[in-house]
Amino acid sequence: MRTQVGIIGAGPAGLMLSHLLHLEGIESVVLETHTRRYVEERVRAGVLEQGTVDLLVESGVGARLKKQGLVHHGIELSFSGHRHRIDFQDLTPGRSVTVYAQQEVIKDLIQARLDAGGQIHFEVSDVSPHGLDTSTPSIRFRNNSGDMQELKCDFLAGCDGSHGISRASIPEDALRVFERAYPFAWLGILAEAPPVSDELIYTYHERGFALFSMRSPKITRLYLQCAPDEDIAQWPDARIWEELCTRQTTSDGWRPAEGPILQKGITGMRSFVVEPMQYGRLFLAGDAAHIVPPTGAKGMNLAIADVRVLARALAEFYASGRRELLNEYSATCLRRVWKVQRFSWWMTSMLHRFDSTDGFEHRRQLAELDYVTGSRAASTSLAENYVGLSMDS
Ligand code: RFL
Ligand code: PHB
Repeated sequence: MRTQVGIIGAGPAGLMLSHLLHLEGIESVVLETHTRRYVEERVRAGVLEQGTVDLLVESGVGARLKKQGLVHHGIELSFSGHRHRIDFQDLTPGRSVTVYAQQEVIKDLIQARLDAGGQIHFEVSDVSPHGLDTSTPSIRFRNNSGDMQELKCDFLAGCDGSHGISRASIPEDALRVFERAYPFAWLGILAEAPPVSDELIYTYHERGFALFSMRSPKITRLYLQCAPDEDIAQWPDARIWEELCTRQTTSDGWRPAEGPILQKGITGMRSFVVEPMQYGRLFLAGDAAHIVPPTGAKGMNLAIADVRVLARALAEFYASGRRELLNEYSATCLRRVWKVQRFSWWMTSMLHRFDSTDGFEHRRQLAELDYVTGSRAASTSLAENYVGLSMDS
């Protein structure tokens, strides 16, 4: 088998890259360990930045997104029993975010690739990249019938998430890793209950962070700060609702509506960046290269921003033989990655409860929230990061 770009991983990064390359007339093959059904149903991100929405729409995969996506013109920050709105229309005119589940983006991209005759191999195993520092890289893998195959490529794209094989196949001394762990995790639920606020609510409470989000007019998505080693078995539905209500009820009586819990899980929190995002002819994109804590809603958006840069660089190479954009790929992406890392870390440290006995942190956080919601300059800074920095930042 031969293709121009061999892509490992059918998440948002791998599928969007394959789609953008196709629009540039560049062939690719996507290899994915899971089934199509699994990747189309995996519950993950939900908030798309303006730039992500624009790219999906401009590249022809935005029809369902435009119909079903919920456009949000603000978010609320809740603390000390009161909610405060950050108004995107006022602070970042013309820019907003759209709530549309990651698995819907995945479905749209898979459909577009298959309609265009694109190759996605699901349920592959034993994937291993080879010849990264040669001009003839390849990927060996076992297909879903159990046969070993070799895919010869011009370039490889490692879009296989934080536990994939791509980054692990780069010699350790060629990469520098930057990492921060957080002393908490998120317990997330999907509930069959109408969202009783039109906008997301990020709550700072003495008992910990809580987030009110949604997926559709009938489905609410909620998160609670919990211990990193929390045992989900200790959280029967009634306990989850009680804790959500304790943290989220505001002095005007607002509280999330309850309903049957459809899904629950615990998500760890981590900041991680690897530099550079390239080794020879292997380019890393998305979670394979960086992880941000979910408080800024940025992971999928960063993945899409990376592959936009990579697709352009590959398009320039195939059109003119010029390698400048490919050589600059890592540096171009990392500028944005670190700004987004900073924002995600800042939102996380403002909104979560840290173990501190003397109350210093708690008072500092309340002062920060008071400042952010009271100062137009500080609100604007939050808003412009939340709706997404310009794609060229
Ligand atoms: P993905 O989505 O993990 O896809 C990688 C794919 O590679 C496959 N794979 C392999 N395939 C072949 N060979 C191998 N050896 C392979 N190893 C792995 C995997 O099966 C998978 O299909 O990475 P990608 O494309 O970089 O996309 C990243 C995003 O998925 C991630 O950053 C977001 O989900 C993060 N995130 C959020 N991002 C946002 O932009 N907005 C949000 O609101 C948001 N909320 C969230 C989130 C992530 C969460 N969790 C569960 C981590 C909320 C949560 C709870
Ligand atoms: C979500 O709806 O899953 C979501 C929203 C905002 C975040 C993280 C997750 O910051």
